[in-house]
Amino acid sequence: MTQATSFSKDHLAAIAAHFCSLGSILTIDVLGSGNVNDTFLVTLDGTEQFKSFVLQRLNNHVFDRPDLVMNNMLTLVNHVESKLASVSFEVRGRRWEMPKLLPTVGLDAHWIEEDGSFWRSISYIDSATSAEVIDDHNHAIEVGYALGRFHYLISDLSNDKLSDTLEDFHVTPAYLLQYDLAVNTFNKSVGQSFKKDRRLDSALSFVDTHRGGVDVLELALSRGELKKRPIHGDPKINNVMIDDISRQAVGLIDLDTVKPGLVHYDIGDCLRSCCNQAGEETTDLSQVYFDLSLCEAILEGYLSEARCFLSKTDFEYIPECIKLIPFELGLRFLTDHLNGNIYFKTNRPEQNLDRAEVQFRLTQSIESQWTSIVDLIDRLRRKR
Ligand code: GN1
Ligand code: MG
Repeated sequence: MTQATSFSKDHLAAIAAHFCSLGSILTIDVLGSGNVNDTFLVTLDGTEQFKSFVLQRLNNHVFDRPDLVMNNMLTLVNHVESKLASVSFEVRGRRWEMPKLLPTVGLDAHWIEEDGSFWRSISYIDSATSAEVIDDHNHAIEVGYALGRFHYLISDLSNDKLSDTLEDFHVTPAYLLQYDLAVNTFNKSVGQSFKKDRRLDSALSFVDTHRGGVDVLELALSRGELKKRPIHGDPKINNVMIDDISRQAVGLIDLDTVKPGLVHYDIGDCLRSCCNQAGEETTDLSQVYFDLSLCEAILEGYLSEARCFLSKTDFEYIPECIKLIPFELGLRFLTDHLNGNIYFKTNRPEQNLDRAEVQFRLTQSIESQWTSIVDLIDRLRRKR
């Protein structure tokens, strides 16, 4: 099982020391609740400008080319910084910050431990916090705004400047293939006995009734109706930084999955994360539903920045991505459950099955509101 790794304070302090020439370390605490990397906040007794930074161990089983992940991040941040610098703050009107890679004392952007683990550090966006659930209507608008601003800022970054660091990321038919392989292997290893597990049985049936249409976005891409462009890849609620005073969104963090893709992957991912107020980790399925009024507020915020680069066809596929991405994530969790929890971090054996059930319940809730979702997107498209 890929368990949340624990590190001794001394071990972490020794790694952090490679990145901080500017002060001595006061504290090192776990930061956030990522399912893949290990992330810590290091606080220093340094200057006002350098009070804290993010220390992270990149999971190099998932990201097997950390060098390319780092290059993508550098390319992206440079692009956005120069775009922001070309307009004055008055024109921009709002604070917007990008997380930046910090050099080691030896000036590399990373540190490799003796065991081969890959560490890097990133600037911490100060006086801002991310949340696990949407607080109110304004928060929803701000989360949508953040994704729209992010897409806008990278809308003129060309795809060939970014490497494909995670092949088939968000390509749902590819996840379905992996799932089928996992089911076969699982079947062989346990015989037919798992059929007796009612929860697993019903999750497997859910997948079987949803096979049709998993290629909807990829087909649109192959027909040229949709186009690849740089995306964030993981714009879930806790990756949106909100200014502590103004309550405005000031940045998106967690840039490892930035690479060419469809904006629909991001829209679907953001909505599945934010419109399920019970959260990804709940075990009370009765609390899981897709909140359409939050969806509307998030899309309003998103379109305030993104309308200018979305085509009519882009709009037409938005309902599809809202339905597809939660199903896809459920499929990914279920596959990992069958594979023995080798990808997502878990603290208990059934956690990935629980997570899959949440995403499937969310998918059902979206299906039951399908007509309203299609009407909403159509109304938002016409609104100028
Ligand atoms: C993973 O590691 P984290 O929590 O930032 C995953 C996302 C999922 C998310 C679900 C590289 O993100 O795709 O949506 O878990 N990241 C990767 O919480 O697979
Ligand atoms: Mg992530």
